[in-house]
Amino acid sequence: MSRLVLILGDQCTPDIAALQEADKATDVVVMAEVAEEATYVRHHVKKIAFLFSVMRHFVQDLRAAGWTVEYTRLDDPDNTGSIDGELLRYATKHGATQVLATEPGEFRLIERLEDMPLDVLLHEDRRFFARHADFEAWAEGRKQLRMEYFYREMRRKTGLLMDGDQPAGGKWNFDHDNRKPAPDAVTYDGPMRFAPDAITEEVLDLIERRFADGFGRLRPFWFAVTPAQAQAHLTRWIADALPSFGDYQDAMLTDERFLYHAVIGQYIHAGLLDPLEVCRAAERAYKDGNAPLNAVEGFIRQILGWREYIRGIYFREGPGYTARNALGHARKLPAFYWDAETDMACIRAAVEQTRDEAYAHHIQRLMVTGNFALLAGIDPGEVHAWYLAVYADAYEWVEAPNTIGMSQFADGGIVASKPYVSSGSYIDRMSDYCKSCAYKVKEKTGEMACPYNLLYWHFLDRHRARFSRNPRMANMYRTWDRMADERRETVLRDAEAVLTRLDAGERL
Ligand code: FAD
Ligand code: DLZ
Repeated sequence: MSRLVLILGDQCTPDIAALQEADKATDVVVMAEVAEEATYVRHHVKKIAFLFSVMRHFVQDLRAAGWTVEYTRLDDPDNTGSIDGELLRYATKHGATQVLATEPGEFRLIERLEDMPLDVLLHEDRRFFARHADFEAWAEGRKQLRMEYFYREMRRKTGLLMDGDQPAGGKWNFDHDNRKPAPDAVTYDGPMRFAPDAITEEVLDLIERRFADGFGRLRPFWFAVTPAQAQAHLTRWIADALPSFGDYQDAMLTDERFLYHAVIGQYIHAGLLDPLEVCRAAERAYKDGNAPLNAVEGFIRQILGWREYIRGIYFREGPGYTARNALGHARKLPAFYWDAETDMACIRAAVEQTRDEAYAHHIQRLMVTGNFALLAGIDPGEVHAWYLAVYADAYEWVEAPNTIGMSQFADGGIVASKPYVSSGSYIDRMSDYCKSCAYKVKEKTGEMACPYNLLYWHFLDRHRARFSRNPRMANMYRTWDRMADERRETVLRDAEAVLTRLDAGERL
């Protein structure tokens, strides 16, 4: 009797565990475009189009390789609208009782599969350097789960950037060399852009019909949708951008939306690129003398360190993680996170590029939109739903620990040892946003003062009991305490005025 082999939209690689366990001669692969996955958050339309196109290209490869595949299109009249519904439909058709699946990257879907009236065998996703057991073994008995130590273990395990048992260049981490402000000129012209082929055009038409009210701009659509395209993009990025990646990793420019960033998260997560191959290609550039160590180490740390660590946290913390709210923040997410209607130039730039490209780089996510949400006390659940929706690389396993943990400190300090908050001066140092802003970053009080300046002190003041004894925040509290009482009162009053305008839905 045949078994079904489930392949989800972000599992489009022949290396995926369920496929490795399956028998081409007797088993039936199931892939399905379903309304439930496409609408459980308000996904960016480019993200949905990307995944559907990747799926449709992958199914061609599977059939060419001899697999029997049942593929459901979104507008198939028999589409039940959910992954479990489609599995049940095909189980009846093929008389199958067993499903081979690879663990999804979200507890919601894991629970749905586990609750099915079929025998679902969930195989661990092997596309990661660290298995669940590896992360648990590393985390066991540690008081704090800091990424840096986990990363070193991954370096030793993979041998990446190692000279014997020592780190290449004598240091594990070159982050201190990687904080240059925005450059005057950028020599890289951004990610490789691919004209949609007939398959992608058909998907784009479908998305235009079915998601007319969806978030974001669908066209121009330029993402890679096959492994060969993603590889071509990576190869060009390594040659043209990697050498400067480290230096300008934290910089932000209004007209340079990608700077020297790789823009590969969506490709790795969906299965178009293999993370080990990506790291090896970067390491090769260093060994061949084509890229400096600070750039290559910085890049490999993102994939080997952060990506793996973040996933470890998601699965270790469990399904309740996304509901955490350690700081008790309850404000609604402002409308400008969706429509960019704000006079704050930094948020406008970050949201506009998010709307256009389904992309923003890490510092824009952390220190512009994330920082504002944290300072203003936005409900972390709402912040989480926004980040999960708007980026092409967003899946809960990677998005939630970044948002709930790193950005919003809602997990109480599991991911971050202190909250990532800053006044406007950090944004001014690292970007060109403040030059075109209606607010004045140098003004600390009054109607024209940058809202980040006001809310920064408001945040520290209202969370004093929790943070004042954190040694990494002592300087901030000393500065606040040194201010004259009258000035502190003015700052807090002006910050309250900003929050009142926010709550009233007034333009900010
Ligand atoms: P680069 O800067 O070029 O880095 C290369 C790769 O390293 C990335 O593609 C990614 O795979 C990996 N990486 C880098 N930083 C991280 C990190 N902190 N966690 C995990 N992997 C990392 N990343 C996602 O992939 N999906 C998300 O949904 C997501 N949500 C985020 C939400 C918030 C609030 C924050 C602060 C960060 C989030 N990140 C997320 C992490 C990071 O911002 C993105 O991985 C990165 O911006 C993707 O762009 P890039 O491919 O150009 O990355
Ligand atoms: C994100 C997404 C979307 C928009 N649509 C589909 C889909 O129609 N079919 C599918 O198999 N997967 C889709 N996905 C990806 C899943 O939501 C993803 O597998 C889970 O969130 C776990 O990471």
